[in-house]
Amino acid sequence: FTFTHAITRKPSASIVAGLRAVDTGTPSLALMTQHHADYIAALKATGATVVELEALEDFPDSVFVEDTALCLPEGAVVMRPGAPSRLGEAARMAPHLQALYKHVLHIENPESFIEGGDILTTETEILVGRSARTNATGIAELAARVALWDYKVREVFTPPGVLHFKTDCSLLDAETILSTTRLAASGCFEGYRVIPVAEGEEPCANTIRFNDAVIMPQGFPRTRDTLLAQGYKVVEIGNTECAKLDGGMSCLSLRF
Ligand code: CIR
Repeated sequence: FTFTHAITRKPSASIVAGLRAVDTGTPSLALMTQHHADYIAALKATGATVVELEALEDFPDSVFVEDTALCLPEGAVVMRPGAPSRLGEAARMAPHLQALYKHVLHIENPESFIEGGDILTTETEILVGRSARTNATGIAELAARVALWDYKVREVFTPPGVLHFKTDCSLLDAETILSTTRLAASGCFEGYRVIPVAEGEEPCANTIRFNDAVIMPQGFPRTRDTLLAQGYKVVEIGNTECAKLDGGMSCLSLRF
């Protein structure tokens, strides 16, 4: 959770066509752009360098850069998103990773599908949730790639009906995970300390620990107060527009 860099991409006007499980209304580009600027300011306030890429009109979901790659200290791995409309986003991210990293690997097997939102990197392992976007072949290929840098990949399961593994959890520090009760109940966080999100506040499980700050979506006061009481420094960012597209705090950046 200590980072020197983040990569973000501006939301494009095509965001109104972004993927969503349930239609709860058209996102406003103006408000999303404002929230996005607040998010970047929060990342920068921790002392990190933030790369701000231009919008990609051809890819409505491209503001959610996290899904295109896995960034590790040793190098980056370019993903193969399982959503057909998002597959091309990964290739558009690759040159930016190459500019910042010496080692950039790729998920290449045409049978492999994997999105960054399904990957939770802790201090000791990489958990990857099988989901509608991430399959066993993709997870196995990632495991083979990162074995080069001695990482252990553990396959877990994203709950049915949940977009990504990290829709439901976040790393708060070396031993602590913020999780929905439905995900923690699967037993996948044995050995970690789990802080459950308050009942009815499930959407705030997608939060990020970025240097000294826990950056969480606005509007979840009970979980926020729990985190404050545990001594975390909390920064709240508006997320109403990204939430209409099942996106949250982790999706909006690649962090390394
Ligand atoms: C999608 O369905 O792919 C986008 N509308 C949301 C992606 C959110 N990304 C993430 O959780 N890492």
